[in-house]
Amino acid sequence: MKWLILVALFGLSAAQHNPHMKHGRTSIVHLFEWKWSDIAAECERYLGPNGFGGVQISPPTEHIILGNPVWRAWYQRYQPIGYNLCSRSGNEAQLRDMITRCNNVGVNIYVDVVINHMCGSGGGEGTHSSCGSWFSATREDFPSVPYSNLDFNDHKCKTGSGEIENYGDKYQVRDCRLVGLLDLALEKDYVRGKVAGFMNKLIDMGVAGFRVDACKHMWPGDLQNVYGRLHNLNTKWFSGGSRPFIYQEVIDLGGEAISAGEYTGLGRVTEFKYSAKIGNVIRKWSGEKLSYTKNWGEGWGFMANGNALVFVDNHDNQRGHGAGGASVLTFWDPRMYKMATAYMLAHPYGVTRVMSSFRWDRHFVNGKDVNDWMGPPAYSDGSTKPVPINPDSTCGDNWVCEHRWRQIKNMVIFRNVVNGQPHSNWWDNQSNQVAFGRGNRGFIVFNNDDWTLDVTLNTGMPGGTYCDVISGQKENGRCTGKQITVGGDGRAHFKISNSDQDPFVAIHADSNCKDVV
Ligand code: AAO
Repeated sequence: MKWLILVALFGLSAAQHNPHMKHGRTSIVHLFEWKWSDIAAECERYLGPNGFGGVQISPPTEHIILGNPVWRAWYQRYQPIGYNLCSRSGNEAQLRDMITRCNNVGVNIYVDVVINHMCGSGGGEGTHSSCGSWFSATREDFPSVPYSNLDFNDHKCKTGSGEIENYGDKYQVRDCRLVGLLDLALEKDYVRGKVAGFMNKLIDMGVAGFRVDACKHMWPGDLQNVYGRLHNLNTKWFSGGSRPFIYQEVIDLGGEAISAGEYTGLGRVTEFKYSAKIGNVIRKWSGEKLSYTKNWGEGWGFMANGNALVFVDNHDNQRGHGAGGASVLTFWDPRMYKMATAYMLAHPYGVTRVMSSFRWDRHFVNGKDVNDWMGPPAYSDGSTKPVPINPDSTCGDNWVCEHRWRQIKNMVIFRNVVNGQPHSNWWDNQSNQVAFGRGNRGFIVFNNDDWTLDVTLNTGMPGGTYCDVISGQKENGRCTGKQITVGGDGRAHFKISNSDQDPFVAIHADSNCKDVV
């Protein structure tokens, strides 16, 4: 009996680790600050056709509006003032239309939910919110939910300032305010009900799961209660009994009172060590070398594979917020960034999330970017600009669209093609040249040394000629990149100059150029 209960409990929570991606797809793209109408179009014209499994959207809830129109920080969306579904990205009808259209082309929607807190204590009072609902941060009064001052943790927090003062004290971290944000009392049945109600509304609309913000600042028991109230996914698009996919933001680089492991029973957790370490490896900092990544994954002290959500950078650490430090690679270092992203997508560890950013006016003063607050491309009235698509399929108006870079898009496809295959045929030169395969479905070779790679390797692939999906791809019946010939014995010769535009090569079963000249 005990055993049965254990199995049932494990089954329930393990279910929340499953992203429910369709058609063998494997990656999420975070379309940071995109409008719902643009995401809907992107699902149909690009993400569906190119094998992306899902989109992480920015928080859809009604949020505070900070400052005048030209001073609209991106992070205002992490300051909810209620659960009406209208935000800088669009209104509820547009959100619903996006969810439907993305689902219809097999692309899931994962919603970033901010349930630890409301806006900052200094948010004042009035109708300066994205739907114009009145609120008072001063009196902790949010009538659109409604929440009153009885629904916050002030009485529980024991620090003089009411703020988290020491990350070494888990009570402070969970019961006090994170950077002044009004901390919800998630121990209350009423608050849990309101939060679950809002998440259930999204589930019923057809979303596949949630990125849960700031989980370190909430007690795992409170989260378990909220998750336990969630509906199964909408059977219009998901099979009966599917639990929502949950991935929790917990920054755990070690050395703090709270560890990621406290949350892995409830769902997946963002593995921040991955982001920090892959940056070090590709930059060759701290004595790291690519050849050391032979046991990448759990062997590097990362959490168990089945618990991890991984990324090269996220919306915080690409601009110095959150954690990860200077090693984090971003689109600002495109050559290294493509290598890191390709490594992540080729490697079997974790559920992968690709970042898609906007460009801002970076301006460093004493090593800190003083423009880290800058919001997405916007008109003078503060409204977010749409994402224009250029004839060469890149994006305009300062939308970076890393997910549309050929090398990254093709590696998203690579990951789908090799899905389920083991990490195999490892080779390294004991420095920064490495190669590995995924069973007999794909093979990738990196040269991050300062000299040419020139070597014959066992790829594990069937004999044939393959088109390298990094320097090019199959297009209209021809290969626009390098061609790699694999012999009947599975061996192939690779030559990669350290001065190549992208010093890596990837081939997979679907890049076979049998019929390509
Ligand atoms: C804004 C203003 C504030 C103002 C506030 C309220 O910037 O000055 O007081 O409004 O008016 C985002 C922005 C914030 C913004 C907030 C609200 O990033 O700047 O505040 O919206 O608008 C912690 C949390 C983590 C959080 C991260 C940013 O644990 O959950 O801070 N990330 C999420 C979101 C993020 C959002 C929020 C949460 C809030 O992704 O976008 O904030 O909804 C240590 C701890 C980490 C902690 C960091 C940063 O990390 O471990 O848990 O993250 O500190 O405080 C080494 C260590 C590493 C350490 C790191 C940094 O790397 O190894 O552990 O140093 O010190």
